[in-house]
Amino acid sequence: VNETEWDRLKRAAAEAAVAEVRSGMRLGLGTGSTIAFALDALARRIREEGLKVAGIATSLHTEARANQLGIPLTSFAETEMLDLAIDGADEVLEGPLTLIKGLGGALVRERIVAAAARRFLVIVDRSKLSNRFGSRAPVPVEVVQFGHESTARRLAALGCRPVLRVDAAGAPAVTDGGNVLYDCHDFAAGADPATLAHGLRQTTGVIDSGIFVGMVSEALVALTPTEIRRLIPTADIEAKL
Ligand code: A5P
Repeated sequence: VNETEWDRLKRAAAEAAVAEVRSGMRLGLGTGSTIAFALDALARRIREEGLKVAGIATSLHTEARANQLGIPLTSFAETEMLDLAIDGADEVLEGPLTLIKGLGGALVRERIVAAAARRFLVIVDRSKLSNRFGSRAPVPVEVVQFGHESTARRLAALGCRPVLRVDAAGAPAVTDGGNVLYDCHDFAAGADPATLAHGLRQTTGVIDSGIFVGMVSEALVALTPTEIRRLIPTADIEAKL
């Protein structure tokens, strides 16, 4: 296997997170290429140590992968709270650890899972760290299919450039929830993420955005394959915008 340098970083962050899992835990299982390494590591611990866990997947993709790997799954019908949710992110704002999520298309389920977790641990390589909100990723917004062109005009009126996400065949990409996604680019520099998140959620036709404010417990950032930085949210939000 020819692992790229970025893969090595993702794997390192993923393995550090999975090392914190204890038998008996209910887990939130995120989505994306970093989480793929976490699922491998978790499956290995289940196999080798007999670790007993049950997970809730943030996407159909993760659900299928967990099933392949023999990671037991549960649901919110049976489980009220998760002990630990582990997920990736597309951008992590240094300081408050505000996230941009959803480039993998799973933001609504991801928020539901993170919100039900006592501890939300984010794992990223250093390329995701940002010191200016929106500088590493556009903001994904999940929108009801009906009238999405009309909703997009309202998104533009909030001061961004919404771009409909399309699949490889050029058709609108559809989420696990049956909705479409707009990636909102070019928000004004200095825009406050919490205000933006609120404005997006108030917009008719919008289900949710990928802005996660005040949700992260800790972030594990792989700087090198052997050097993981552990960040906790700090309050100096103003200074970091
Ligand atoms: C999924 O919709 C996203 O929120 C993912 O968490 C994000 O895209 C991280 O994916 P990678 O680990 O592949 O960068």
